[in-house]
Amino acid sequence: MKTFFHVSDIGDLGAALDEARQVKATPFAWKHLGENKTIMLVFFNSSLRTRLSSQKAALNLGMNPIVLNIGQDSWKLETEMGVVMDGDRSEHLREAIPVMTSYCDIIGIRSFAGLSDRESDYNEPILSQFIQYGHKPVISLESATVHPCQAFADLITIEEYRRKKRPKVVMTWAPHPKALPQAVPNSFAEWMNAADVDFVITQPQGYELDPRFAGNARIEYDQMKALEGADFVYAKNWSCPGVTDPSKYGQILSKDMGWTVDERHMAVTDNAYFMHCLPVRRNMIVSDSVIDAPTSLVIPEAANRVVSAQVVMKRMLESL
Ligand code: SN0
Repeated sequence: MKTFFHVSDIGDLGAALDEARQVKATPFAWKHLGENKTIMLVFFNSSLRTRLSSQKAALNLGMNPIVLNIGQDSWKLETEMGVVMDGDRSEHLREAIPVMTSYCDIIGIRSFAGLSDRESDYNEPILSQFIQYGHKPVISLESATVHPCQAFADLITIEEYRRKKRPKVVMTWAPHPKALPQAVPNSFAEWMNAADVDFVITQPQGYELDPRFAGNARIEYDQMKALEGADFVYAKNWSCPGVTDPSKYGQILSKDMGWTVDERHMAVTDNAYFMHCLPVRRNMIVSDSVIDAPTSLVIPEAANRVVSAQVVMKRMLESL
């Protein structure tokens, strides 16, 4: 495996889930695989789970992780081509990438969407440069449009907790004070569309995800109707994807607190489990009562981030 951005990179989902089960049961069984191998984890943005779970996964495989926080531990990096570098950015990505990849065997990148230029974000400019100039396997640790390590962990969690062969999974938009990227909902939609689940997306008008990710998912604008009979409720905020109106890209179109997932919403589900990728704004995205209930899966979901990262790194090591 040379890249991990899309569900297609992992191949057969049944095989990937079997491998996840093995990795979870015997995390140290491939300790030899990463011997004398180095993974570099490069963060342009903040992280808690991704940083720690990626390091833990690498250590389980016997690999050495190196973590770099751009702009804090490193020079500030210029990412645009053809600019006169007379500002505060001391080094260009064009040099920094081949330098960084000369020190490692696999590289993981976190670089959030800028949320001002839809076309630029959806071309994944930073990830593309790492592929073009790095010549090493690349993992998206949440880039402009995708967060595949999260979506794979979400699928592993749904597989572990499902009580039906084909559960109903509802992804609901929820309010947030800040404009957030679409990477998490994009990847969740992409992975759920590929999995054997009944997948529904509910959101206010204007929040339609890019069709490359929403695919053929059922869209229901009435949140309560969407949640009826759900087995899993996956809450997430995202800013306007700008599909119908590109001038609104990255904007907050609604802060309607009626969409905050609370007991009233959970009451119409089939005793659904609650999921969220974290970090979560309590009593904005979800009420305390729902996230603190025994049906909340936010902690097991976060724990599975080690498993998803480890399967991906294992496969990359096997194909070096
Ligand atoms: C990020 C996002 O893409 O929504 C990372 C999620 C894994 N979330 C945030 O930036 C939340 C920041 C906040 O202030 O709540």
